[in-house]
This record gives sequence, structure tokens and C-alpha cells, in this order.
Amino acid sequence: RQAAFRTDIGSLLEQVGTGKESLSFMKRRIRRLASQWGTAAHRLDHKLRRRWREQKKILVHVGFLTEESGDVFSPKVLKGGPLGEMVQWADILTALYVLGHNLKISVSVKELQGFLGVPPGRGSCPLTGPLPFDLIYTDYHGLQQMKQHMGLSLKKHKCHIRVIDTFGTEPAYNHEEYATLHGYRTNWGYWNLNTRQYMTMFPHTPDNSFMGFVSEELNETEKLSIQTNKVNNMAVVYGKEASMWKGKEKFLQILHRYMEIHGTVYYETQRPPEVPAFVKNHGLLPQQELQQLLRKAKLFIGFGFPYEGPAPLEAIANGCIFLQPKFHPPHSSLNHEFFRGKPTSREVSSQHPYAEQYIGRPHVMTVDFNNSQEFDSAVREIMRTKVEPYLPYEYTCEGMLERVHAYIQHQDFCVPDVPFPPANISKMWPGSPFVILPNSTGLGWAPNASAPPSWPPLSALQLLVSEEGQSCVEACQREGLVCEPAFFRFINNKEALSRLEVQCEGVEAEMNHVFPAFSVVQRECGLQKDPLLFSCAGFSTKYRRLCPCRDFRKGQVALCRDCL
Ligand code: U2F
Repeated sequence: RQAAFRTDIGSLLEQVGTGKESLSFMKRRIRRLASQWGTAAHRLDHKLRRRWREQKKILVHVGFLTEESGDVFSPKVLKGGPLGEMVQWADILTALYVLGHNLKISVSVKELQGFLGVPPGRGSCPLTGPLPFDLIYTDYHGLQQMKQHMGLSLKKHKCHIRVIDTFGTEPAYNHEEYATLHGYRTNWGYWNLNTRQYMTMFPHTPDNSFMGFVSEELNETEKLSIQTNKVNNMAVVYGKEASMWKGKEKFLQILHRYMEIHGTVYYETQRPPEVPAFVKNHGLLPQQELQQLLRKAKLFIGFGFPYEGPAPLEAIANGCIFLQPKFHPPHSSLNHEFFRGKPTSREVSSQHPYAEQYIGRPHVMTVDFNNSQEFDSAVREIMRTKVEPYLPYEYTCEGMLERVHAYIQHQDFCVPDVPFPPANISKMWPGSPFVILPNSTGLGWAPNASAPPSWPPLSALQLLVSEEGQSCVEACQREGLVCEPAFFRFINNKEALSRLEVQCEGVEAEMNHVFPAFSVVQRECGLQKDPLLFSCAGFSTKYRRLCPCRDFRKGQVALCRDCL
């Protein structure tokens, strides 16, 4: 069946259900953004020229909202607790629905069992028949619940699962045996999925698929009116919970010299002691009212927590400049409590690395808050600077629809990624499949009729070599490209090494998350033995890595030029 775009969200709202503050929050959001989604659907429909899109049967099981996982989030919705995840789930549901898929939504183990057709009750009762869904979107809690209630059959069906995973999971942590042997121990990893099945909130490592969410879009009239109504000395503080303000008096004092400070901190009866009296606190606001406040404000300021939330994008989209602290040294699972036990080695360079790296000046200023002078002059610069509201395409409804559409139509983790060229290459392929690209530091791929179909298409592949200690994420980024894990299977071979004129005294195939790679000093070359360990994020001071890079669309890093 063909999927047809939907613009009437009525039946989606009915499906979302009631009885939890989190669900009400999500419904309010879906309703508020409905017309924006509708416009985006029309535009994408036009862009895709009514191309055939298969309608998929999709189950969305929101594990963290189930009673069985403790649901610590719902009771905090109106009390300053995290809302980022709910923003994202609301948007995922809307995107899947608007794209025209056949959707079932579950927020309890009972509903999950019902939809999967497994008998209710405890214990693992395997699903015996075929999986009644093409795709299942869930999270780590939901995955655990499916393991408990589908038993052995989970293994058989797991290629259909997508895990919404805010901060991401790197290959070394995902691979059960490797993580256990090499100390990549976490609370979450070990699922042996293809790491592209994990979908993140921001484009962290390309080892995962970037799912994202959306932010409010403005039309030209709104943009103009925002610019004329901006109050140059008005600041809003990022932090809806009092604890996020703790120990920040010094900065607030400096800021207060120049600006009127507003906050949206949740409180019960009295002003929280962490929030100074000169701050105008509005209490936690509904999303719509927060947007109104941001439209007037010139500055949105973060004090280091929460990490990587949606609010800075909303502020920038409403014409604010986002001022945030640089982290020196960067925060990571090795040195910070919040990231401890998360299955990633990523080093977080500021409160919001996406804002810092993908948006930057003049919309984002990332400074050393411990240097009062630097902080002071940043505030003054912000007051002088004029900016237009800005939203990266990938965070618009059209951008999200385009990306989710591409994933649904092209990503298939049920067919194994066979290596290519195959090991007996000499018989099939006399020359090297790689060509030197004009004006480039890397190698491209010579079109080869016997190569298996690939998404992204192989024409996008560019092979680069990293420096020692550098990951493929960085190596590709330095050349204005992005690492593409789907291409590792094409470069994990002797042909790639020889085309790069690497001197190898021996070539070993091993389980090592930085392979394929070579050590210059020891003249050792290593190929990857287990495709599950192909990793963009991995790095080692001993090795230079072979990196499969590709181009990307401006404002849509998840997709290459020919990916749609
Ligand atoms: C992030 O979670 P948070 O929920 O703390 O992220 P924020 O950026 O603060 O806010 C999320 C939403 O809250 C809304 C705002 C954002 O869309 O419009 N909001 C509101 O409705 N009223 C207000 O007064 C203030 C904000 C992140 F998203 C999570 O993944 C992380 O787990 C968490 C911790 O790092 O940070």
C-alpha cells in the first residue's frame, strides 16, 4: 500500500491516550504545531514528486512512560522536570503519522503485549508467529520490556527495532562481547544492534542515526515583527529547575549590570532561594508562552545544565542569541556524573555542542564563564549585535519529515551488510575499485556493476585516512564531509590499503573498534573482523584509521546529496 501524507491530526490525538501529564503535554504540542506540520507535508510531497512510498505498519512503544519502568518523568512535567524527551516523542509520532504510516501507540506493557500478540502476564513468552509490524520505535526501557516479554523471538525480530536514544550509543559499547572484554561497561549498552538502529536527539556520532525533533518556524511577517519588538536589554535564563541556578550568583550579578533578567523556574509557593530577587521569575510556562517571552528577549543564557536540550534551538529560532559556557576540559562519561554509564565516549565541549558547532556566531556564543572579563564583554557584544531568527533546516518540520522518510524507505537492517569486494576479489575484479578524486585529499569509488546496492549510494563514498589519535568523525569533518558507517564494508579490504599506498608488513583481521587502520611505526595493518564494530567514533593514538566519508546536504547532515 502506498503511504499518503496526512494533514488532519485528529485521529493521532485520539490515539495518544490520556491519564498522564506527559501525554497531555505531548498532545498540546502536537495540536500547537499541527498547521506547521501540514505545510511541511505539502512541501515535501511536492519535492518528492508524488513518488511511491510504501506504507509501513509501525508500533511506537514509549518505554520510559510506562508504569513498569517507574515513569519518573510524568509527575515532573509541571514541576520543571525534563521535557526534551517528550518534545521528541511528540514529534516522532507526528512525523510518522503525517508521512501516512499505519501507527499503533503503546505506553504500557499490557498494550505492548496486545499489539505484539503475546499472551499477557509475566515471564518470557515468545512471540511465535511473524512480527505484526515492519518497524518498532522504542527506547532502552522498551527494549528491556520486549526482551522480557518476547523472549527468544526478540533476537529474530530485532532488525525491525529502532531505539530512541538521546545521547547515543557507540559501537564499542553496543557489542556485548567486545564491551565486556575491553571495559566498555555501561548501564545501557550490550544489545548487539546495528548502531544505526539507535536514533539520537542531535547528530552526535554518525554511527547512530540522527532523529532529532522540530522547533517553531516563523514566517517573514513574524520574523520582521520580532526584530522590531526585541528588547535589547532583556535576558532569559535557561533552567526551569531551581538546582540549575545554584552557585550562579556571580554571573547573574554581572549580567544584571546590563540586562533585565527573566526566568521560568518552577516553584510551589515561594521564590526558590537560588533565584535572586532581581530576577523576574514567571514560573514554569506553557511552551507557547515561553515562545512569546523568547520573542521579546535578546539573550538566552545557559549555566551548564541541562545538556543538549531543545530550548536553545527554540530561543535561536525566536531571534535570541544563546550564550553558553565552554567546558574545559570537556565533560564525558569519564569525568562527569551525568554522563557516567552512558554508552558513549563523546567529549561534550559546551552545554550545547550542536549550537556551538553547527550554528555558532552570531547566534551562539560559547565562552569561558570563569573568565569574568570574557563573560562581561560577551554580554556587551550581544547587546550590540543584531541577529535574525534562525532555524537549521534539519530542525524544521519539512527537514524532519524528509529525514524520517528517507530512513523508512532506505534503511534495512534485516539484510546483512556483506563485505565488498568479496575476499576472492582477484578473480572478479582485476583492478582497484578506488579512484583518486580530483581536487581532493581522499579516494572515491569507481562505479562497479557487481557492487551490491547501498544506501547512501556508493557514489557518495570518499575514502580518507585519519591522523593518529583522530576518529573518523573528526577526519571526515575536517574535510567538510561526514563519516558514513554504511560504507565501512566497502573499505575494509586490502585494496583500500594498497590504493592508499600503505606499507603493511602483515594484514590481520581482528575485533577492534578502530579497524580498518594501520600503525605507521610498526607497519601493522588491521582489518575489521566483526561488522558490528565498524565505528566512526573510535580512535587510538597508535593507529591511523581508514575513514569512509560522504557529502551531506546543507542543513541536513543525515542525508547525502543523492540520498533522497
Ligand atoms: C534536556 O531536557 P530538558 O527538558 O531539561 O530540556 P530543555 O531544553 O530545558 O526544555 C525542553 C522543553 O521545555 C520547554 C521548552 C522545551 O521545548 O519549550 N519549556 C517549557 O515548556 N516551559 C518552560 O518554562 C521552559 C521550558 C534534554 F532534552 C534531555 O534529553 C536531557 O535528558 C536533559 C538533561 O541533560 O536535558
